[in-house]
Amino acid sequence: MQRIIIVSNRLPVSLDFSGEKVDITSGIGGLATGMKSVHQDRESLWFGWPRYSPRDMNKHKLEETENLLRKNKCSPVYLEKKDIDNYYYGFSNRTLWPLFHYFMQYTEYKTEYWESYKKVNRIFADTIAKEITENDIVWVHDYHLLLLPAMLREKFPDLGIGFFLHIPFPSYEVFRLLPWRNELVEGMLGADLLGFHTYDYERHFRSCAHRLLGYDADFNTIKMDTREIKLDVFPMGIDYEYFENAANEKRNRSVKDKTDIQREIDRYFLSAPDRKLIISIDRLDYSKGIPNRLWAFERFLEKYPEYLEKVTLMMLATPTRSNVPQYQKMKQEVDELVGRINGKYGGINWTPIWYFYRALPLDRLIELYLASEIALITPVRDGMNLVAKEYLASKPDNKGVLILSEMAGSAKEMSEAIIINPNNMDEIADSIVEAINMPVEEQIARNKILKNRLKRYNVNKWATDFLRALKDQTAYKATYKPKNIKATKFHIFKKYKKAKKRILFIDYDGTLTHFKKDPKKAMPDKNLYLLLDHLSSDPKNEVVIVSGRDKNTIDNWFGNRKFKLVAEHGSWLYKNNKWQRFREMNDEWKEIFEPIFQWYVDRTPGSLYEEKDYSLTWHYPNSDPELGKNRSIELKDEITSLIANHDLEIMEGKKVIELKSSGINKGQAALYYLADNSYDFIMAIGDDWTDEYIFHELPKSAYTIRVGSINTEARYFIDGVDAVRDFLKELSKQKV
Ligand code: ADQ
Repeated sequence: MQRIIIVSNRLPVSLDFSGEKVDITSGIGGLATGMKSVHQDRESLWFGWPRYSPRDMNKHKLEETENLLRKNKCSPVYLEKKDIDNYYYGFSNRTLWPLFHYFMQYTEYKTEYWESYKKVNRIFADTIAKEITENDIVWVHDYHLLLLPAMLREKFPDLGIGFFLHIPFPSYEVFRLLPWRNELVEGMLGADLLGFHTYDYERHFRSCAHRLLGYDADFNTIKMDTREIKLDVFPMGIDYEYFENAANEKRNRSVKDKTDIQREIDRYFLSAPDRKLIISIDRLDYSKGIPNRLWAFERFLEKYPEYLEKVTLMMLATPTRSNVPQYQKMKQEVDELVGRINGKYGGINWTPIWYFYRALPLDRLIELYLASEIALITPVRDGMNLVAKEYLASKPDNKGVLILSEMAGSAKEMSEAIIINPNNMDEIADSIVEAINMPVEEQIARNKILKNRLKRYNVNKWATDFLRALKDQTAYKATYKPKNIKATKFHIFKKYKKAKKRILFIDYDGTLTHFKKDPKKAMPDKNLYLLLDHLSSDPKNEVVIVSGRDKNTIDNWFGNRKFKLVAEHGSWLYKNNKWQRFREMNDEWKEIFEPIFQWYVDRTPGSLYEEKDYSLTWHYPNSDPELGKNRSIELKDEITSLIANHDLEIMEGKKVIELKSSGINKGQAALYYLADNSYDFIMAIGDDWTDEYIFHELPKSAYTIRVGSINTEARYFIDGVDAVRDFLKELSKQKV
């Protein structure tokens, strides 16, 4: 069975050093609970920051602690205090957290935070790399480690890597504000599977990958040069049974077994039985909409005075990140608001808001869930929000009303709750009235549907679903047809050396030079000439440059060299020292299509039109990627309906649509060169769709190599232009 490596910022355990022996307890956070079954029941190892420094203890204590962690299947990633300050409190909490929750005004863009974030992600990668093998499967969690998937990928090209984001992924317009946006997206794309709570977060990520880095997505798959990355939605659930069982047990307690909290609440209801209790529980974070909730509650008291003395809001806020100024400010604001509302409306017999600023053990939380008729959850932005789910699971009699913000990820799967906009105070005030007056039968009917869903898709299912998808994606990866050239290159060198007569078909753009945004700027450089001259100086070699460019450009660049040349995808061949047509063609059709191409240039900023002897081309590498893609589909549709009576075909390359005489392609040109010779070593390298014609036409024994992409007929793939050049350089040195 594959071992599962879990990685998160913190380890899922707490260590207590106060006694003689170190004590360890398992964490109760959502992540620790969620991953419990995966971590405990399978072969696994969890990497994270252990919250102690090895410097603070002697050798013996350290050994004891590390052994204890190891026994609990945990492996520490040690971080220096300065890095914790800059990577965790800095970049994670003051840059990514606010920006991803749409608090642009709180986002700090500090280079030292970013440098530390990179460094710590690298420390995680290095620590993990020491202990894992390519046969393991890795699951990385959350926004603290966005760069880690790519860093691990660098070290383990075939490793199965999954990543799950627990917070929202913001829309492109917000994400683009980050100076390090491209690096972060590239970092995440090191994974094979990227999981999000909702479809919105998934599509925001897809749009960022497309708009920032130009990666195309096909449905929910992002296609990179040599890999495919699957994106999917896995809405995180809770340990449903735990809450249900605990609530049931508490409900049936005799008076003497009740806890202080339960007694306190009983007293509250005893004094006035028709009173209602509203609960709200969250970390005191600006994303949770706590001030909004208080304003809305005040609006409710003001608008509906008949409920004065009849309703109490019990607000529990857990202290969090209290060293960050915005949190301190918000704490002050909340304190003042609570004071003002209680002062204005409260009396001797009744306090409108009971406010507790502290963390409570899970058991006490369940008692509160159980006792309150209404849960008021109003985040202004929340990745998922588990409290909403926990509240319902803790209602054994199915009574209770959930009021939930539409800005929480959980609202997507909880439409039977009362869904509100957290910025609409009147709507929230009205929803409280609706909740108070909701008939019990309706409460039960709504909650049954909600709870069924929570029970089915619990946290265990969430974790196993994610892992299954990750394993599927990893297995699928292994079936990619072409193999990395790295693994076979020595075999190819051997064959090359033995051969007496060789022919090498080499594409130009994207294969020998980087794909340039401006297609006019991709001139060959000095090193490229040296390389090609060296290859073609071997009398056993025939080098053929096979390009889609017009013949004049190819002639300018290579006309005086020793190679053979193909231009315009095979329309022109350079033979016997002059350019010749592949076959006779007419170009009268061009006048019909030229205005159409021109029209697309006018309507698509950044695109350009190129006329070659036997083709018309529309390029859009500099256009907005989405607009370009849409227009390319429109253009293709439009010309497809018009080419029926002409001997024409449409070719689609990287950010280009070309219309040209049919039956002419690079494959036909390659066959032409092969016809009158008996080569015993045939090789072709190319990077796009047009080169597939060559791969298709060459004999099976040929070495066909695609630069990047995995959708190919080629037998091998190679990583990129630099790798092609290195490979050809090594090849040219192979002499008998
Ligand atoms: P959080 O922002 O922490 O999590 P949430 O999903 O609501 O938000 O989880 C909070 C957890 O803390 C709950 O399990 C709750 O029981 C507990 N809790 C809250 N207040 C408490 C208190 N006073 N005392 C004790 N425990 C308390 C992040 C994202 C969320 C996402 C989760 C999981 O911000 O959007 O749902 O991760 O992916």
